[in-house]
Amino acid sequence: MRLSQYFLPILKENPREAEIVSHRLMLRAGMIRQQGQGSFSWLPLGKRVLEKVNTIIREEQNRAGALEILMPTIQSAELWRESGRYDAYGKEMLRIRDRQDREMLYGPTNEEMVTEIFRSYVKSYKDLPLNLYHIQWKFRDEVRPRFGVMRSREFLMKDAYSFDLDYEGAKAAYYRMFVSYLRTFTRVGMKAIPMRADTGPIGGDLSHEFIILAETGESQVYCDKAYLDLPVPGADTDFTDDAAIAGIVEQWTTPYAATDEMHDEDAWGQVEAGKQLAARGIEVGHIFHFGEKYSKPMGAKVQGPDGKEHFVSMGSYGIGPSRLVAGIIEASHDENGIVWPEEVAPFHVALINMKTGDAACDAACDKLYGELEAAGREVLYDDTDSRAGGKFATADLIGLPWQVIVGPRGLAANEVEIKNRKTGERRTVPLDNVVAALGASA
Ligand code: P5A
Repeated sequence: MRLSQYFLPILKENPREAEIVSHRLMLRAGMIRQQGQGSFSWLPLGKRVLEKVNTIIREEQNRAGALEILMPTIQSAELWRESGRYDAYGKEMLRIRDRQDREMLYGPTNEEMVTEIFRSYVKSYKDLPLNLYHIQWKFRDEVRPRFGVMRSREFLMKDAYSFDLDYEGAKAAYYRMFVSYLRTFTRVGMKAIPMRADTGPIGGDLSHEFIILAETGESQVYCDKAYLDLPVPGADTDFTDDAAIAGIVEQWTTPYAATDEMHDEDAWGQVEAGKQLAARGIEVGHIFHFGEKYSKPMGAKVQGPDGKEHFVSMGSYGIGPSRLVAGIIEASHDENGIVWPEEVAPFHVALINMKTGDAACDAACDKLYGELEAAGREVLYDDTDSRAGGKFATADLIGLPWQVIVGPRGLAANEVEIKNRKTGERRTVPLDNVVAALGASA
């Protein structure tokens, strides 16, 4: 992509309304635009990151056996009356009436709707287990929307819903999502710690929040430092092997970890003093097992192997991709801007032409742009006529992992400079070796 043809509305000044660094950097780097209280548009650079995060989430949901669907944002109040949540949900729910004066709502979550789909089609235990997910906008009329997309009113959620014959099956489904989440957060470049958590309006008896540690996090959390070194399951994890999956969950739930609401001072006291980590954290994922909470009142049942009808045992599993983008920035930035982990970077390489209009610089940049793209590297080519200093500042601000800097002096010796955004390390390489140099160091 040529920057001259892109839409990257960079802000020079720090926006006054932004209280935390991710919000400030997302506005400054032209990733998002606020449209109303707690409501944001995603501009081209932000949208690319959001889609990369969604792709990783999808790949890991699919790997764990979940199936993607897409449900509407607007739901009928009737459905929510069946579960009893229409009145219970309170002011966070945005209630709407259509032209026939029917009561509707903008979905804050989809347990009821997916249960309606399930009960309409699935009648036998032979069709279980089943896990359906979608990535869809939600609306919650939060008391205090703040920190940009971190706590907004309209936000993106990946929500998965599992259906099993009994508690044992539902527990295995919960564990698969648990392990899938460990992989997902690692792949987006984050260390997320699963912590025992409160279930709130979703309900149920078993719940974990996935927390990334950050000073600006809204949750107070307590955990054993052992979590920082636990091995994350690899791409070869067999999600059909219930025992192996349960083993991973056991390893990841044995050291102490709890959010403030579930904190237990006695158990905490058992953790060696030097290994206690009391910190602030951002909740990027939350999983729940709630058994028959929705299947019973809504009549979602299947025939079991015993010939009898059983209400299915359910769980739901959420990740906030829009919040996750902000969380990644909270955990990965410096005084000059964002430092994207390679996997979610909007582009891999910032190609900087220090003297646009200079025949040698333009020719070398065109050649590099073509070669890098052909090698599968996504390039944002700064071919604008801004001054070199401004181009460097923009490249640092938007945080692409690599900068390739092309100037007349280097070119006279047939050389360009490569800078690693994260380490700041700079190297001079021959013009013909750029693709290989980036390939080797990526
Ligand atoms: C699980 C999936 C649920 O709603 N029902 C379906 C369950 N869980 S949750 O914890 O309430 O939300 C899941 C994740 O969504 C993100 N999230 C938000 N992101 C941005 N702004 C918000 N206001 C917001 N509220 C929730 C979080 O990542 C949360 O873990």
